[in-house]
Amino acid sequence: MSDAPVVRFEVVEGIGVITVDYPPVNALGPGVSDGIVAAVDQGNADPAVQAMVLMGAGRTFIAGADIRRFGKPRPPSPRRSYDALDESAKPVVAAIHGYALGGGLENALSCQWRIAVPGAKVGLPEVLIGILPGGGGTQRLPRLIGAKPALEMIVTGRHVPAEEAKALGIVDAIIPGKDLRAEAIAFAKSVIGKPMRRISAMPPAAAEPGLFDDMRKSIARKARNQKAPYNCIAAVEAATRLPFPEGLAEEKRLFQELENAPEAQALRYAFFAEREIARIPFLPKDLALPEIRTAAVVGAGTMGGGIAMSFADNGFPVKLVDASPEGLARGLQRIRDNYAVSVKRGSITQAQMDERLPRIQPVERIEDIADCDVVIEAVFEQLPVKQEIFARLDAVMKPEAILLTNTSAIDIDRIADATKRPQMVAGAHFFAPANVMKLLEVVEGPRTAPEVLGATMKLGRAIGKISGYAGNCDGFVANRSRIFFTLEQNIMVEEGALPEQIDKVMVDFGYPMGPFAVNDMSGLDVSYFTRKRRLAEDPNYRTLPIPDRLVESGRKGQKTGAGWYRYEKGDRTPQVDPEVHRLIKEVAAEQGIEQRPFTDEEILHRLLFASVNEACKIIEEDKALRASDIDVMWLNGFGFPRYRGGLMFWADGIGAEAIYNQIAAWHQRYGDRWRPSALLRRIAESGGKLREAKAPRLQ
Ligand code: T1G
Repeated sequence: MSDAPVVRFEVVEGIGVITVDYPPVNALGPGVSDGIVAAVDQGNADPAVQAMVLMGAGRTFIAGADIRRFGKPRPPSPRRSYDALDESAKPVVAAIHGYALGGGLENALSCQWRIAVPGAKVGLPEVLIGILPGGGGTQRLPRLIGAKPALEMIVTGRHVPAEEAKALGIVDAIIPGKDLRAEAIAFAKSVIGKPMRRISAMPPAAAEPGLFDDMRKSIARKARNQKAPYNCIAAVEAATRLPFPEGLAEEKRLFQELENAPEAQALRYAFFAEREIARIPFLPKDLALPEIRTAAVVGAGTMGGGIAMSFADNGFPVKLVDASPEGLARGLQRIRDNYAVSVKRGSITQAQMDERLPRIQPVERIEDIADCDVVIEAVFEQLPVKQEIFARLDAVMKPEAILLTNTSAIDIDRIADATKRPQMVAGAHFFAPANVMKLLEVVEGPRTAPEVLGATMKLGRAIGKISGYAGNCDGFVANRSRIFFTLEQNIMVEEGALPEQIDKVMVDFGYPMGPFAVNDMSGLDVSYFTRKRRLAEDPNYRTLPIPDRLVESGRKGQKTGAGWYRYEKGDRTPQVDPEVHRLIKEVAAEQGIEQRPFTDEEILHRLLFASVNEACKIIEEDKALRASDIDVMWLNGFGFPRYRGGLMFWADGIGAEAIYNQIAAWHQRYGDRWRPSALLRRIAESGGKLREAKAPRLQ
């Protein structure tokens, strides 16, 4: 880090301009808060200064406290910037561009005025990293805009666009932003002589009766097992009944309860892991990546339609082609319906739908997509079908076009074999629903060119995804690491655990739904046919007689009104079904399996240790780059509870040695499927952390 001051102060036409310059996002790193204090003091001491501006250099205002410093000793500041700004004798105008988040918005709230450029965003996202606004935000925001809107912002942590912030009263004016500094200086001049406005001097915020209890009820399901959302509510409640100083003290007490709690450590880890996953260290830093401006999707089915929507949602024109006009028409209708539902739910506006839909251009022939920079194949999950499509793409697409397949498990190299350009072929594995799930596995085939890998990783981010590297193996990384979870869930039912017990264990752990309820939702026949195919390929393949029997007796899940559970007509609530218990006992008896009771802990550990073990094998085979990448995939692909950090982060809470010893014992009892990973053993022996494991190619 250069030794240039992180906060600059200069006087321009009687206005003291305070500029925070601490790249990349002007977080409140070492010296920033103290620099602001010194600048405010200097401005108040200078008779030439009549008002001041606080702004950020580079691409944003202040993005909040420096998250990297949490959990580490931080020298206490004798006086925080919030206090200096609040107590300033001369008015300070916060000029916001980019983001004013967390401590950034709290600094702005401590100023007397706030202006923002169009497109800027403000927010108090602390709850998303397991803490709460600790710079007076829980006391100032309710006083400024009212308890209810403040509570919603603080408990959700959402980013509020400048225009909405103005409507709420957080921002006093939207300025053009053509020359932020000049416009901010002009605004500062306009407030000279006006009565000072200090939020801290305002009375406690009014609150509608029941506001806080209603919020506690409304978050109960999602915030289960978490503390931060409830502390946020308590802090805002304090703003409605305590004088400002006492409210600040209560905010501090509630903050300190959270800062080093496991939940906050896990959420901070997830925040940085989701940034680390974007790095592919073996790609040259200066690698020139092909520009991707136009896209095409082959296959207008559920996945293809969702992929096309991801492009349209992020400003890309995208062509959509299908094997038949009827298929294309159905796909387009499904897209229209999806958007209409989103508008109805309020997750997007009608205006957004109207600008996105036209970006999806249906075309009749594959020849019509020849000019696109990238094409994503999303057709049937059968190798011959994909190879036929890729042969046709190879024949028509411009030479520099990148050819991606959305396959979830088929060998990328076998698909690339169908082309004369295997170096242009890679995997882009989306997770259903493709326009909603953030995870995108980018699969490197043995012959994929580095620039194609890099361009596809970048493309994922451009369409709002979290791109994660995956090596070419059966199931790639995410699904492969979960295969043994699925196997154990079914084997435990053979051994005596009931589906509803297993589901309850996982819901209590923090999953939104149990694995059997999820199976019923996605349909049991999908995996049934996969098992039959694999058994035909490999006579030793471990079949699952119970789900097989369910499907063969017509119980395919929600779509048939019965699967692992029974469903009343029009009601998706899983109902425990004694018929399933009977079927389980019948199959177990046929298999000669002695059923026994299971503890909740054994269920949890059988499921998750199986995946930890497989994750270690994937890493040691160079098919995943980092354990933290696998955590990001489980958070964003499988709904693993975010406040537990991820599979490997959670496992560290138990310890590699204990996990290794348990797996070694199950290996003795159950045989090869529990063969311990060599990497897991090494980490257990070294006392290392599973979440820090890295692929050999990154060593
Ligand atoms: N602290 C430290 N580093 C940060 C950071 C932060 N607050 N925010 C971003 N970075 C790093 C990030 O790791 C990455 O680093 C680079 O900046 C670009 O980030 C007292 C206690 C601002 C919306 O929670 O939401 O204030 O990978 O890739 O997509 O009450 O960053 O390049 O090495 O995300 O353009 C509250 C968190 C803190 C904001 C920009 N603030 N940051 O998104 O870039 S707690 C936050 C974000 C607090 C007070 C409390 C986003 C962004 P690298 P990026 P982006």
